[in-house]
Amino acid sequence: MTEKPYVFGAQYSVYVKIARLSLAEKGVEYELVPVDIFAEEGPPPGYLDRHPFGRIPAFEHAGFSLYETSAIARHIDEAFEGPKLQPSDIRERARCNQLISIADNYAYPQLVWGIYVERVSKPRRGAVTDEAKIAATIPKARACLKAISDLLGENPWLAGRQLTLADLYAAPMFGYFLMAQEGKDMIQQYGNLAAWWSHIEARPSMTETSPFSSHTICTTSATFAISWPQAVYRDGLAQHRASSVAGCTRLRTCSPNCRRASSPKPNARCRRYGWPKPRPSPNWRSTCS
Ligand SMILES: N[C@@H](CCC(=O)N[C@@H](CS)C(=O)NCC(=O)O)C(=O)O
Repeated sequence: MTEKPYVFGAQYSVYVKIARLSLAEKGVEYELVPVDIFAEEGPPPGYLDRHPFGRIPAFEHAGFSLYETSAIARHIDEAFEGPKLQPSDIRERARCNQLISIADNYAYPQLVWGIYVERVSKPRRGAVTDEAKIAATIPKARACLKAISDLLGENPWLAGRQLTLADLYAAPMFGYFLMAQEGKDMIQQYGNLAAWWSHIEARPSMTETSPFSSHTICTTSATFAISWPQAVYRDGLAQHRASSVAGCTRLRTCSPNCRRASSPKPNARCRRYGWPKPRPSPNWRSTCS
């Protein structure tokens, strides 16, 4: 297969990162198409045709479109050459699927929303941390870590002897969780998980897909080289500037952590999440260079 696949989404997103990690681990070149699901006017025209639930990521390859990360990641594994990301052993594959489900249903809401968003993201944007929510989340987060640690056992990777989609699912969630002191403290109680994290964190795929890294971005009209200087990156991701060879444009993206700096008022989703009124970012410039 020579045609490059496209991933639609934003670099800050846990789920977009899972899709990108899958491609990176397979050694597949792809293009990341920026999609601002939190734009005031809603997702970009046509995006709901790609993803009727308006979430990211969406995926396309050689005319085949897909959404839902678990389907995307498994398809990437099966459609492209490269190391297998799902175990061939039936029991190990069942473990891998079990861990993906644990990540989706328990780790993401508890580790990312219950701890990271409250402890790290909210204070950064001037919102008040809900300490009661953190206190209520701690035992649930601990249950997640214990379950994953028990399944990991003595293995180097979550589902056994090889790196699998289970690792690529859990890694972006742990990445955010471990930005919180609660996460750093909690993982120390699970030595095998801490060792796993040090292995997965060191993978080149993790660095390549970091929101701080550069990646070629494609839009329908032109290809843009986007860089993510640390100074522009705010709290997971607020916004970025894009320069194209053919001119310039501004691309905005926004996360649940975003200050909506370029937007006059919070959009519907910002209101839904109770985000504060946006403040202009000192890093935002109205012109491209
Ligand atoms: N079930 C979806 C979940 C994807 C998801 O929740 N993505 C987040 C970003 S990490 C999103 O699009 N959030 C937008 C919203 O909540 O409206 C999948 O597996 O792809």
